[in-house]
Amino acid sequence: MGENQATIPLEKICDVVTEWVNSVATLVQPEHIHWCDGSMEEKRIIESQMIARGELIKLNQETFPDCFLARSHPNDVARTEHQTFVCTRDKELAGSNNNWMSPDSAHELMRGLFSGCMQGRTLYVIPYRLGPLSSPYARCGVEITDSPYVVLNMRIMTRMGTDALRRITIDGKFVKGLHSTGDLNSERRYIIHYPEETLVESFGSGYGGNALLAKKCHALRIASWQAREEGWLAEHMLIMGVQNPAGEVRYIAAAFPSACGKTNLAMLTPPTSMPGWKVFTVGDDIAWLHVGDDGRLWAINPEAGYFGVVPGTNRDTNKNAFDMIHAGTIFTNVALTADDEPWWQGRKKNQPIKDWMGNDYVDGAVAAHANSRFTVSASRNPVQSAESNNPMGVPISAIVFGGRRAALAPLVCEAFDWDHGVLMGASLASETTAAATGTTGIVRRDPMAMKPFCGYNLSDYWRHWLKIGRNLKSPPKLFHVNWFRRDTKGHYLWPGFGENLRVIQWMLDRSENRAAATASAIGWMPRVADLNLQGLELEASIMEQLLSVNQSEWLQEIVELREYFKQQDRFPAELELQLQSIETRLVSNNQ
Ligand code: SAT
Ligand code: MN
Repeated sequence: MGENQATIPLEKICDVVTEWVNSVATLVQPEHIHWCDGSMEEKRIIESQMIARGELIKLNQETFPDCFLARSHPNDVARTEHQTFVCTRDKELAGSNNNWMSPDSAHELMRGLFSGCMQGRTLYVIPYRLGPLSSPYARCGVEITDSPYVVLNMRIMTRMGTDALRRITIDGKFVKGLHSTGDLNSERRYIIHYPEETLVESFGSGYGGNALLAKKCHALRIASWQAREEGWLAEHMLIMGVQNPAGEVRYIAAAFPSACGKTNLAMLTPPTSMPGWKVFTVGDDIAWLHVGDDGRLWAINPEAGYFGVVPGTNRDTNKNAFDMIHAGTIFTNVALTADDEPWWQGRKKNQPIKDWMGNDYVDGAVAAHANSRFTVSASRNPVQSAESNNPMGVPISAIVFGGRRAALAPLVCEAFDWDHGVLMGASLASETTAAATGTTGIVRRDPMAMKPFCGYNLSDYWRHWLKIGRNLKSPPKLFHVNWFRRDTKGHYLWPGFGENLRVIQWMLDRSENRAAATASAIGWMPRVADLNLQGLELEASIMEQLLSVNQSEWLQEIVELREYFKQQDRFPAELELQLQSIETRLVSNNQ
C-alpha cells in the first residue's frame, strides 16, 4: 500500500476485488461499472436518479426529513426460503434443514441466468465491512448488484465504501455476493450459497434478505459456516445492554423466531414503575459471538442499521423505533398519505391515500404490506449503546431463547447448565396465532431461531454449540422466556413490552448469583416473590399460571421433540441425554 492511497482510484486499490469484478462484468455485460465509495454525494446522486426514474419517492421533508419510499414488485415482498439453497460438495454437510443442489449444477444454472443480465444497466460494486471497522471479529464482503435500491440499503445496513475496500487489502479476503434483480420472474428466483467458496449468488429478487446479501446470506449463512470452522458463533440474536439503578450495565443476547417482538425488546422502554433502569441497543437481529481471552462470551453486532417491520410501530409499542424512523429512513412497501407521509397499520395518525403498491387506497383494504420495512442507521436509535462500535464487543451475561407459546412454556426458566441450555435453544418453537379468536396455531420448530439461516447441518450446529460451552471458563447462563402465554379464553397473561424488563432483571440477577430460584423439572424458575413486580398490578393467581409447569403437557412436548429430532441425522447424544433427564424429572417430580 502506497502512502497516497487516498488518491488512487478505488478499483486500483484492491487487485483481488478488481479481478473478480472484471470476471463478473464479462458474464453480465453491464453498460457502466460504479465502485461505491459510501459518500454522501454518491447517496444523493443515486437517490435523484431513482427519483427521476420513479423508483423512489421523496417523502414529506418537513415531517420526515431525508426519508424515502420504495415499492418492490408485488410478487417480491419477503425472503423466499424454498428458493434458497446451500450448495456444498457433500450434501450431508448442508443438512436436511437446507435446500441443496450440487455446486456444479448451481453454477451452471446461475451462469445461464446471469449471462448478459446487466446489459444497459449499471453494475455497482459495494465493498462492505460487517462489524466495527477495526474489530478483529469483523469481516469484509463485496456485493455486486444492478440494484441502486440495494446500494442505498447496504449503505445503511453495513459499514460500506472506501474504508471497507482498504480493509480488504489488509485482510486479503472477502465474501463475494453477486446479485441481479433480473426480470423479477418468481419462477426464476434463486438465492444460492456456496460456503466452500465463500460466495453467494442471488437472482430475480430485489427484496430484503434475498437481495441485501450482507444480511442473512453473509452475516448468518456463510458466517455460521465460517464460525464453525473457526470456533465462534454467528447467531440470529439481538444484543442489549441493561443498566440497573446502581449504574451497572450487563448485556444479554436473545434469539426469537420472527413475530416475537425482537426489535421491540432490543429497544425496550423501561416502565415508569422501574425508575433508574435503562436499556441500550447493541443490535436487533444478528450477533457474532466469540470466546474471549477471559473465558467469557463476547458479542459484536455485524450490522450498522436496522431493517425492521413497520406495521404496529407507534409510541406505545416502541417509542424509540417510532422516533428513530422519522428521519433518514428508507421505507419499503408502506402506504402513502395525501401529504406524502408514510403510513402503516398502527401508526395512529393521518390516513393513507395510496396503498403499498401505489394504487388508490380503498377503505378496508391492506394499506401497508404486513412485511413492509424501515431501513435506518443504528446511529438514529435514541438508545443506541455507546459500546456498539467497541471493536472487542460486549461481554454476554445471559443468552435468552424465546418463542410464542399459548400454553406449556412458563414466563421464564433457566437452564441447569450449558448443555441443557443448548437443548432449550434446539427445542425453540413458535406458534402461528389467529389473533382475532385467540386460538392456538401450529407449532413451528425453529431451533435457535436459525432454521432458515444456519448454513449447515443443524445437528453439527448443535454439536458446535456444545463445544463452545466447553471452551468457556465463565459461560453466560441460558434461559427460555415466553411473553405470550394465554388463559383458557385466549387472553395474554403477561403484559409484555416494557414489563419484560422485570424478567430480564431476574435473569441478570441470576447470572450474578443474587436472585433466588426453585428447581423444576424443566429448569430453575423464580417463585412469584423472586420477581420484581413492584408497581405491576397483576393478580397472584395470574403469576402462578405464568410460572406453572404442567406435567402431562411437558411429557407430550418431550414426545413431540423426540419426533422432531428424529428427522435430524447425527442428532447429538448429549442432547438426547438432556431430554431423558427432563423426562425423568417430570415423572419423579410429579409436577
Ligand atoms: O428480509 S430479511 O431477511 O432481511 C428480514 C427478515 O425476514 O428477517
Ligand atoms: Mn431476522
